[in-house]
Amino acid sequence: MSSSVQAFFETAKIKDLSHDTVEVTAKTGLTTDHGVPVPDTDNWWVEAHQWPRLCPSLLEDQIAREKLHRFDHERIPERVVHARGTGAHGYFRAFDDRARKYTVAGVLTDPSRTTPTFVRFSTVQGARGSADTVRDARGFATKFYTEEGNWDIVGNNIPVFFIQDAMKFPDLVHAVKPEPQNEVPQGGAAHNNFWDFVGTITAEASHMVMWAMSPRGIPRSYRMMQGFGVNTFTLINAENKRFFVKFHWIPELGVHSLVWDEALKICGQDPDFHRKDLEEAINSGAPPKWTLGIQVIPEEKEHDFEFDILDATKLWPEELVPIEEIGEMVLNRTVDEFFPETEQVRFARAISDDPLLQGRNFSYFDTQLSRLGLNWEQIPINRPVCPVMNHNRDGAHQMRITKGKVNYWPNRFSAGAPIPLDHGGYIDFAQKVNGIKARARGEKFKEHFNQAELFLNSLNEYEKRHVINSFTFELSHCDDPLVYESYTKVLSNVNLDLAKAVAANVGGHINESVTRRSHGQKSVSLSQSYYVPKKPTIKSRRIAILVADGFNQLEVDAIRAMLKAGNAISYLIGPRRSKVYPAGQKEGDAGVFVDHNFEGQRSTLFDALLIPGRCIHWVREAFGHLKPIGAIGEGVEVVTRALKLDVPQVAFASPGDSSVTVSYGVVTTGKYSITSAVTDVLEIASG
Ligand code: HDE
Repeated sequence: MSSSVQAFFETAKIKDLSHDTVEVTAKTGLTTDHGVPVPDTDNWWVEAHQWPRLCPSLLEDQIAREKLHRFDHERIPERVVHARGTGAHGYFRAFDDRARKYTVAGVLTDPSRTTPTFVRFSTVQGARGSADTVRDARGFATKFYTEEGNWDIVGNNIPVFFIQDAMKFPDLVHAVKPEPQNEVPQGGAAHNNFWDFVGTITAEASHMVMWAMSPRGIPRSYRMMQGFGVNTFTLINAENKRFFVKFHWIPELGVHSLVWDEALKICGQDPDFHRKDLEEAINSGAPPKWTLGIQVIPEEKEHDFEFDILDATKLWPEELVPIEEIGEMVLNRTVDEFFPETEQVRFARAISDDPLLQGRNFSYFDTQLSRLGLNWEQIPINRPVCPVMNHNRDGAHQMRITKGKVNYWPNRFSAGAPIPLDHGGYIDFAQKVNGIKARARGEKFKEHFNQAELFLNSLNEYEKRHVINSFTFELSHCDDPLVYESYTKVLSNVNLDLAKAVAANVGGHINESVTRRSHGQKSVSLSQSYYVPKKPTIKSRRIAILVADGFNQLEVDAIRAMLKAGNAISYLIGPRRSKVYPAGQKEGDAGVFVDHNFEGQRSTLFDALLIPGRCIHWVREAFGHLKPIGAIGEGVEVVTRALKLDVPQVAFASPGDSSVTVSYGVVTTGKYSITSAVTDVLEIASG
């Protein structure tokens, strides 16, 4: 385990994994893979009689050959999509049994259960080593180790998908991945092939493209994004009544994004930003938390909507189908080792009528054969915490030894186990199927723009500006006029003003004769600004405190204590990563050790700055990224001057602590809800 901080909560899965976990102590001896002690791991056996001349290395050195052989085969194929990711352990609890109306599943209805979970977050396009903060959808795959076997929700941070038919998936992925002739670009979609594919050829992608071009495409943190099951799932209750369901994860910390300049810079400054962010939050005692919500449509109402509820390019507006909150998940433990856990975890999905989901069913199972080989369900991270017993046998890497004389059913002992079970997590649902076999899509699947417009209409002004800018960035990276001139024609179907603004920026063409009429509707919960924390919080926020020789230590210590009380993480940044001397101290005195040198970190990596000294660049850059900037004493003047602000644009507050006089300059520029985080700092300070 990476930290004793995490030891406080041991789920059944953590206990299960402990059987396969080894720990190296100071006394652990070195052995071969066969357990034979190794006396020397640095020198290959050589023919030594002509020593010290170079002599032939002997093939018979089994120890040296084993070491190289194991190294040669360390890599396995990366995931064909979602290759770049990070994982964490946690648990899920139902609030009560309110979901019993819809399901018999104990994991969702029994509040006395704590179900272990493992979540893997990911980007989609990039390779395993690509940067975290690229513009992309994010994967949010959750494995529940339930008492009735593993159940997964393999979701994204965007509630809809690019395509309606799983058979298009290889085309979509080929189009978005690096181009075949030169393997460019890595991590993003800003290239000809993607914009060609999602244009006129695949108009059904319009809705998801709008989401990806909004701030949702560059989340501040995995901990600050929603998760959506995307597909339409089914639940069955004790009366054998079936319900169509959409799953939603709603983050406790609200939904927040980076700004584009910040995301671009972080790609270079810290490509592991999201990976480290998750680890830091968990290890600093701020485990991320999500509420699980469900939208439910009874089977008999399936056809009551303008859109097809099985179409993955459509969401169910909450005004039509409200969310019911049924439980919560906490991620409270990082992995001990990346490869055996995060890389080898494998996710599946559930059964439903959703055609895209049915295609996924095949693919998720199949792809593991090239990634993990056979018997991957026995790999510790994938192994259920409940008993597993059946007549599947053998295959490469079989780990289980099953006692007994028969491996088939029925058999001469057929009164004995294992026998088919008809109760538990999965229920066969008898369904009438009647129709003509054809390669076809439902009528309602043909409409592609109404919800793309609904999404755009629901955004606030800064989100709309963001959408124009990101379309501009992406299409400007396409150098084929066939692509950038025509994409804005497709966009004309969503919103003519948007299409005109983008076309003017990128040299596109407009389709003035669009026949679709705007419906003008909105759905409030589609704007990410709808999701602010229930209570303003600075929990887990990264605050940089800039110090230089002569800084006021009393004030800085007081602020750090307040930030700590609010569960924020503060770092001292100084001119050198060693001692910096506060006012009253001189070289050689105790000084204060700072965490980073100014050059070693950038403002982009922090949520807020505190400046008791001068550092104009940090202030201007952070201001440009719409971050709140707190300043003390003369720092307030520095901020005001650096930003060339009139004083009325800066709000001051003096909590009036008897020993420390602290005044804050809070620059409110309207970025999402971070201003409420600053309000919280002030509350803590004055409280
Ligand atoms: Fe996936 N997807 N997908 N996908 N997907 C995979 O499975 C696929 C889709 C998603 O952290 C692969 O094990 C098809 C929608 C996530 O391990 C693969 C279709 C959504 C992850 C695959 C879809 C997703 C994957 C690659 C039909 C949002 C990462 C490796 C169009 C709900 C899981 C693997 C992890 C991974 C196929 C569509 C999310 C190739 C055929 C919709 C989060 O099997």
